Amino acid sequence: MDRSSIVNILEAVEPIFEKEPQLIIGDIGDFLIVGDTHGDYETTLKALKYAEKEGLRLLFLGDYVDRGPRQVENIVTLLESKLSWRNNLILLRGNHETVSMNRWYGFMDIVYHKYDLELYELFARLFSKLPYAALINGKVFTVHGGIAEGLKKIDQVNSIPKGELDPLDKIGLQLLWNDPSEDIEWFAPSWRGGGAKLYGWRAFNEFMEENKLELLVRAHEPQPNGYGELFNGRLKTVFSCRFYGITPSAIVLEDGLVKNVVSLE
Ligand SMILES: [Mn+2]
Repeated sequence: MDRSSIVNILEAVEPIFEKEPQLIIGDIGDFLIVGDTHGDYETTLKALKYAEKEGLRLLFLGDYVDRGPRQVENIVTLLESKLSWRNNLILLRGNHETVSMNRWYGFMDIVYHKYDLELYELFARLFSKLPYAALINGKVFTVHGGIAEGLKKIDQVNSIPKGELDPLDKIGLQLLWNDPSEDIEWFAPSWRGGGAKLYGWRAFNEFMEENKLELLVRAHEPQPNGYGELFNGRLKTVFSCRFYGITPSAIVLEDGLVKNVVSLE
């Protein structure tokens, strides 16, 4: 893919994300929800095709780059699709849509060696504009990592500033980094470090009740069959990258309920 076409796509798509709120409200229609893809371009293509065939809107939970073999194709294809799908394609930010991760896990090097650092900087700026979360059917909260300590009302997500190349905002950072744990009640420091936390069952239940939510859908942790549940099934984890020795999966959400889990293998 040549540099100038990538630049054109980045420049065309940036104003769209600039205008999107940090909390997307996606009420209408049914969704295919896809977890981490990390350069798994083939799985992304399958998701796009599946959604098109089934007449579903699409929601990706972040982590498009780093680690996998076809990172540039993966993210550029998604951004190009955003130009035509618009509101029917939601692309959330993951913890790998950040400079500190791209520096250590591959994406910065790949763009630098194939193109140049300036092009990487355009990607980094674009990543800083991606929304943090989406609310579907008024009752399904979707986010890369999960709930955050200090986040009471989901509207607070809208006050996270846009343009932070690495999230400095404490709530923003946790939304991208946190993991659930049934072994704790409230919040505990995460093995991931760097301000990330584990959220327990009481914190989860309180957040869900406070915001009248029924379901939380997130990604961030590989699952053996690409899919897992916690907290009496009210939290779903979906993972969609083949390179973790798992079956890449996606969730079909119909009227705010999980209709089925599909394999993207
Ligand atoms: Mn992640």
